[in-house]
Amino acid sequence: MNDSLVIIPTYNEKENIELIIKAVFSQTHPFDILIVDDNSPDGTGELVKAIQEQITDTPFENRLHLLTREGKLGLGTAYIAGFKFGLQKGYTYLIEMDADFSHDPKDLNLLRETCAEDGFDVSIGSRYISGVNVVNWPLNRVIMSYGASMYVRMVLGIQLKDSTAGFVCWHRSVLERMDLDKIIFVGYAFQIEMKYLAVQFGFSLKEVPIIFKDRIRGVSKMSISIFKEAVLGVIKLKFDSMFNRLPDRQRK
Ligand SMILES: Nc1nc2c(ncn2[C@@H]2O[C@H](COP(=O)(O)OP(=O)(O)O)[C@@H](O)[C@H]2O)c(=O)[nH]1
Ligand SMILES: [Mg+2]
Repeated sequence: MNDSLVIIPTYNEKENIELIIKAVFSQTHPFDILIVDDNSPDGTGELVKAIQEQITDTPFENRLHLLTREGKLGLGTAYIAGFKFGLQKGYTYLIEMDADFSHDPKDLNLLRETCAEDGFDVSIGSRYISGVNVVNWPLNRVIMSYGASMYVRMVLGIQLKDSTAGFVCWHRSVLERMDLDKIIFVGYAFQIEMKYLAVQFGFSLKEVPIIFKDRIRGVSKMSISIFKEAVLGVIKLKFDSMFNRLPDRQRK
């Protein structure tokens, strides 16, 4: 079995799903894939099943997995379900990636090597290491995203340039330390919560530069409620850490 699993949450990504699977499978390192689909009304899940059929009796057989959930339950819980699947299967590196090519599959090797070869516990595809490396995103999205990381640095004190980043490689030991059932946020706050826990638990995190491109196919699932959850979620995290309530499997 390969050592790395790329977890891709999907909701209505029929225009992207075949292309993104092919792009991941064409990388130099052999990455396996898990699609976590929330019963997309546009038939994304069916397309994945058809590809699974097509790759039977090929070197890609058994490298494309599909988890189907009954309805739209949020990106965060999709990743939690994916992490549990990957940990149970025995993967060493578990990688978060969007389905819409905003994250370039070519950067998967860099993310994995930063953990596998440079020895970091978590590697983060960062848009804000030097300036703003975002292409074609509307200005309000750039301000919200860049502002969110400044807000997180201010309130939580973690020195990450891009704490809402969704292109992340986790060494399994980090996820094993977390009580995944107690991770509560579903949107951007999920991305902040996971990184905050890794810092609080003493793991090493490394940001590596990527260029984030706005999607060209399909529609964004971003919503105001996701933004609100992030603003309030950060304050809740601060209190939870002050009162030692973080979801830590090693907490006495
Ligand atoms: N399974 C699942 N995937 C989701 C959900 N919301 C968003 N996604 C996926 O998460 C990824 C990022 O979402 P996207 O809409 O591109 O967010 P944006 O890049 O912030 O505009 C995409 O692959 C989406 O299909 C959800 O509720 N459930
Ligand atoms: Mg996107």
